[in-house]
This record gives sequence, C-alpha cells and structure tokens, in this order.
Amino acid sequence: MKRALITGITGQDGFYLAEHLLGLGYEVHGLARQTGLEHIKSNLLQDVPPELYERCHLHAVSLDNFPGLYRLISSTPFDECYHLAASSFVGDRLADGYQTIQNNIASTHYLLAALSEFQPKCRLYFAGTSEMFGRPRHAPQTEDTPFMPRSAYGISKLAGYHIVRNYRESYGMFCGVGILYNHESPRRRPEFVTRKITMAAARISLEGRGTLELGNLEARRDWGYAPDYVRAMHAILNHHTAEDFVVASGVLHSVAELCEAAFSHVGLDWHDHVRTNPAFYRKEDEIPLQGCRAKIERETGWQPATSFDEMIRKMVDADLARLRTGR
Ligand code: G4F
Repeated sequence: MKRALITGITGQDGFYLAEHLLGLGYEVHGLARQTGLEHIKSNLLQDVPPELYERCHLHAVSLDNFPGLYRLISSTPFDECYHLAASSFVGDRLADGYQTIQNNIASTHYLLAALSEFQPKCRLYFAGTSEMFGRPRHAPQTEDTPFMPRSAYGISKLAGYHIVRNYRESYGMFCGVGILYNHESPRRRPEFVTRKITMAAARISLEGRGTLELGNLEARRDWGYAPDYVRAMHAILNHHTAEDFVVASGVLHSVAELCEAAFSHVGLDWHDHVRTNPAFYRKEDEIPLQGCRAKIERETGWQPATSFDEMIRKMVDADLARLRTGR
C-alpha cells in the first residue's frame, strides 16, 4: 500500500485529493493547523464530511512549525507528498501581501529541506498556478511561457517553484509541478467569484428576490472542475520523469457567462439581479490566462471530464441543498 502526505488537506483540493487517493488504496496522511483539526472534530468546517477525515491520519503540524515537520518527516516514510497548503487569494493588494509571500515561500522551503534530509526518494508534487504567468505575453500559455507574476500570491508561488526546481535539478529529487488554472467545486470558498455567483443564484431563487454585486463582468478565466484537477496531480507524480505540466481546460468563459450558467439553471435572468460595484474591480489584462493542456494530455492521458456548464450546475445544486437543509 502506498503512503501519501497531503499538506493543506482541509482545503478544497486537499479534500478531493484525499478522496481520490483513498479510492486508489493509498494510506493518506494530512497536515493541518490545530484549529483546522478542531473544526473537523467539532464538525465546524462547512460541508466537510468528517467521515472522509476519519479514514485519514491527520497531524496537527503547521508548516511554519519546523521542528514538528521534521519530527513527522523523520519518523514516517512516505511514497508521495502533495504540497497544496498556501494562502491563495489573489485580490489582496500587493502591499498587503507580506504574510502570503512569507508563508508560501517558507513552507515550501521547510518541507523540501526536511524531505531531502530524511526521505530524498519521496516524490513531491508542488501546486503551481497560472498566477505565476500573471501578465503573459501570449495565449494560450504552455510550460515554456515566461513567468511574469503580478500578485503577492503569484510571486510567492513562483519563488516556491524555483525552490522546488532547484531540489529537482541539484539534488535529483522527484519534484513534479502542476501549473493549475482556476479550478472550482461546491467546496470552493465564497470569496472566489464562481462560488459567490452560485451561492447568490441559489439564495435568490429560494427567496424570490435579491441582488448580487460583482466586479468586471467581462473578465475571462480558464475554469475547470477541482475533482478533475486532483486526478492530474496524481498523474504528474506517477509520470516516469519529474516535469512541469500545465493543467487547464483550455477554454475561456467570462464572468457574465458564469452568471448566465448559474442563474438560468434556477430559471432566473441574471440581468435582473446582478449589479457591478467598482470595489470588486480588478484590472484585467488584454492577454488572458488560458492554458494549453496538450503536454499533460499527450504524456499522461489526463483529460478533464466535467464541462463548465455541468460544473456550475453542480455548484448551484449543492448551494440549493445547503440552504434547504440549513447546513
Ligand atoms: O475567483 P477569482 O477571485 O479567482 P482568481 O483571482 O482568478 O484566482 C484563483 O485562480 C488562480 C488560478 O488558478 C489561483 F492561482 C488562485 O489561487 C485562485 O484559486 O477571480 C476570477 C475572476 C477575476 O478575473 C476577477 O477579476 O473573476 C473576476 N471577478 C469579477 N467580479 C471577481 C468578481 N472576482 C471576485 N473574487 N469577486 C468578484 O466580485
């Protein structure tokens, strides 16, 4: 039986990855902050079924707790480690990004240092992001597109990527990188635009009235379904060589199209309910973040299984169910 360690196991991707690996017969271990574990025990994490985590070995070790991390990595052998933990909201101003930069870089460095010391044969997956391309020179982006991050999050992830690349090249460790584009699900946090819209569509359809304030409706993103993308993470770590892979749908949709998909699913016209508010505006670039998934498809056979419309319908349905049951 293979043994995997997931950092950030209580997040959206950690949840789906744990579910996927358990289904493949792995013994799954997860790192989480003490508060995250207490939330699981007292069933406080919204919609997180504690049954899943009961099947995992959870460790109350925060990634900035270097001694705790060393103790775990020096005592338990892992075949694979998925490093997903990170502060991940893009909207914060660069000037407010100190914690994001500090935490995301230090955690990656600590983890790699501990693995190289005690378990150099453990395969490491690093959660890269399209935010590392930031302001790309062309679309769609590939593994060869130059990085040009423009957010604290993108900068921190790019620094983490270079740490990982150095352990791969200089120490010969198996470090696979997925450069993931936006990926969503009913477990997405409400500050991200997909979930903000699906929650509003569900609420307004049940209450019969209401409005939703959004930023730029013409903003476009390459959105995919998180459970599909965790399959890509596993494929990347089980490829014959450690490489970088773009993981994307390859298709752009606008925020307006997202509204259309969500509101029409509950029989509403989004134009009647959506207003724009400059407070949510972000400057969008002319060249969009749109990924080319040709390499991962060619080399691992990975493909997304869920369409944009299907994903939005699943999210709205889940939000309707939550509102109806009061959970
Ligand atoms: O949902 P978002 O906040 O996601 P964003 O900034 O693209 O970041 C997500 O995807 C990245 C790529 O995978 C990750 F690196 C990152 O961690 C995160 O998961 O915004 C999506 C788009 C943007 O263009 C934004 O300007 O929606 C636009 N938008 C328009 N109105 C809005 C709103 N975004 C938010 N959050 N709220 C709005 O009212």
